[in-house]
Amino acid sequence: MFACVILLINIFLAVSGLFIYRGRIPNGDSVPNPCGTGGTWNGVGHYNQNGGGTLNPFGLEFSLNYRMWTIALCKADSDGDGKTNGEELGDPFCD
Ligand SMILES: [Ca+2]
Repeated sequence: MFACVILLINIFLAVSGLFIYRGRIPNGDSVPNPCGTGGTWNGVGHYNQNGGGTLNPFGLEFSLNYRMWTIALCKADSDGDGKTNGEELGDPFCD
């Protein structure tokens, strides 16, 4: 029983954290699926589309940046694809 309560608390924290962090980046609730298969990527910052688990390069930088959207993070190209994070998230001028 105790293990179930702990599991539910961890799930709640993971899900609530997901929504809190999505609100800290531009268009965080409507990031397109980068795989081109349609839909949105709810797990922004994670390899898992629905969040949780291993952080992707953007998630690592976001975490190291105290989970805040800054001009430096906006101008960075976390995944090395040639586009800044701002360009990818709809904030190309980092304003
Ligand atoms: Ca990029």
